[in-house]
Amino acid sequence: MKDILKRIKKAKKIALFSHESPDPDTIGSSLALCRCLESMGKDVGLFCGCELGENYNFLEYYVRYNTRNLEDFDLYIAVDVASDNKLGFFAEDFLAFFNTIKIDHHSVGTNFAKLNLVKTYSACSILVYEIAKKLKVKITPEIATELYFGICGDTSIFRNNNTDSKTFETCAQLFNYGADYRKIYNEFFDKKSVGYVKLTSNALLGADINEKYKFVIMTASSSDYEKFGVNDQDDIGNLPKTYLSCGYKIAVILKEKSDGIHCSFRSKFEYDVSQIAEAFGGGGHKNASGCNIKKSLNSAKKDVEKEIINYLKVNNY
Ligand SMILES: [Mn+2]
Repeated sequence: MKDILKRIKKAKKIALFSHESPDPDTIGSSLALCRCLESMGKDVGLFCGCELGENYNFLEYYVRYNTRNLEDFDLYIAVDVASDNKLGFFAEDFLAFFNTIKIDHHSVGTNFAKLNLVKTYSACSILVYEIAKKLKVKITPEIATELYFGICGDTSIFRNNNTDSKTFETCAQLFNYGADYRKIYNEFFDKKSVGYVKLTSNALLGADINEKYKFVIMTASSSDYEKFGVNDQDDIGNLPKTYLSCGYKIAVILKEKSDGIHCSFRSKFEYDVSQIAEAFGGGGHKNASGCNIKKSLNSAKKDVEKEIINYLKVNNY
């Protein structure tokens, strides 16, 4: 930490890197760090090694991503990036640079920077907050909001099992610094497009419910995506949870995409859906896993149904 603070203080022009397929934590912690460094008089650039969507546009500084030249900077910092491949199309440039720092919270990953600071907090935003305090930066409401956003993202708004007392303590402090938590829910977590509401309603209504074994299979076909005007990149993988809340053991959604049928399994605590996903060459966590089946939607659905019944029977559930 000391070395990192020293390097940051010494640098004049700092490039910050978020991980590809950015999530709220990498965006929130990077934007907050950007504001902190600028308040210290640094020239700061923001980079993310993939094509960027518009879903984070409600954060003012988001438009600044990938608008500068890498040559302009004398220090590179990767924020919330577990391993170098997550740097996307900036990976090579980052690895080749002489003055690099990694700031991260993932328990798995590689020390790909010259200086690496990893603390296994629930979100990288908590680590950035700690750094900001050590740099004696004034925490503005904007910084507090961005950090709070990152924490909400990585804890699924305090629901994941990584949520701990430090998470709440940090959020309480950010709240006192003026974090606009309502804006975060309104503009991001609770925000849906009309097409998304229709697509997900259609999938919920059309669900195949197996009352004997207590599981649910939903589908979203490519024609559904088209009909409701929803980009098939939109994430509906958590939709099965709706049926878990109704008392079913396992729920899955099959999404028809250009490279096959993407299956997102969700389950209650005791039911291990990673075993089912593994049967199709996929994997993941006990209660959230996925796989890709290269078949038609209908035959993939039959295979998934068979595999779920098999899993529940074998385990005497
Ligand atoms: Mn993170």
